[in-house]
Amino acid sequence: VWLAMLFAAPIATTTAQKFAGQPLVDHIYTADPSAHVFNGRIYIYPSHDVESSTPEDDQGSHFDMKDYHIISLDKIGGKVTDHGVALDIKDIPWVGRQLWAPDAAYANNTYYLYFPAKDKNDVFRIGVATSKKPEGPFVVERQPIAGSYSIDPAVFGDDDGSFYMYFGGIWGGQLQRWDNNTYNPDGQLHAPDEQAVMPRVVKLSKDMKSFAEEAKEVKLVDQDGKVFLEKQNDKRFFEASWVHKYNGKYYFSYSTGDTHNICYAVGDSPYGPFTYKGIILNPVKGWTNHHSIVMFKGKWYLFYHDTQLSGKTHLRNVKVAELRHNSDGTIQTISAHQE
Ligand code: FUB
Repeated sequence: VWLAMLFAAPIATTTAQKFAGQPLVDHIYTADPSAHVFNGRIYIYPSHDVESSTPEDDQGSHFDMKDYHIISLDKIGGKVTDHGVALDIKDIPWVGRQLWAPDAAYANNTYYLYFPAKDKNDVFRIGVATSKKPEGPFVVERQPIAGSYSIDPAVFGDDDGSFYMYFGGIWGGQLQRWDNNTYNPDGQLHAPDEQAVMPRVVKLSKDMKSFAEEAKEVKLVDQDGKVFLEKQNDKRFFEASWVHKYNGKYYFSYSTGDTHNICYAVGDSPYGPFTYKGIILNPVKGWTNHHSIVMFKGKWYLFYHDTQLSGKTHLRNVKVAELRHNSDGTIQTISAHQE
């Protein structure tokens, strides 16, 4: 028994220290972690960052990812499993380049992987792939989802069995090129005093592979009910949508991009409007900030990334921190930045 305790103690300590703000895996670079609980286990659907010869630019061309790996763990602070390649760019007929931030959902006894990528014309679309297992491998649909565009799909399953996809990202995510779901290759961000470009929401069909309706704008408003203006870049939407439900309210969280915050806004319907409440995660190391929020065994967790392992903005590592709601429903701000 003593011998067992001698060996057990250091292992437990190492695991706890690793969990405290440390990368969940360090053998590959991972980012944009979309976490879900399936079969009592946490599955994380991240981007798989890789070094590439593509030079850095304002369009994010240096985020030149080529496959997805799903990672999982059965307890926070426990062993993390990398399930290997779940989907490879070479198996996706419609994609030209850049597999960006994915998400997943479970319905119809099937796991669905949703992912944004540039098509052969360099226009971002959203694809879907299916598997009977949460970790894949996934079999991809031959075309992107009809009517889809831009980046960062986040799929939220409501209590009544409906699923909604939130998506969009400005600048390199191309959302400014879409007005009324119509593509304009020259589309620009709005003028500073005009309404900011808003994320989109759309209900998914029962088959989970198509939109049940036209995508709509998600209205993000301040405490006075006024929509955010383009110039309010400390609060306006940039990318990285996520929705979780807490005490019957819908929490829409997102990245402010060039001001690097993860903020949140609360509403009474999955379609919004969502009223701004504050910052969930202060800026992290690296330019991008992207997260997900999930409840596991009665506690809420924030999954996020930074660049601790590489010091390079396009080579990120995912992490987790506990997230706390206050009694009035607001969320305590997390500062995870480490020098
Ligand atoms: O990982 C590529 C892009 O960087 C994501 O789609 C954005 O949300 C940002 O994290």
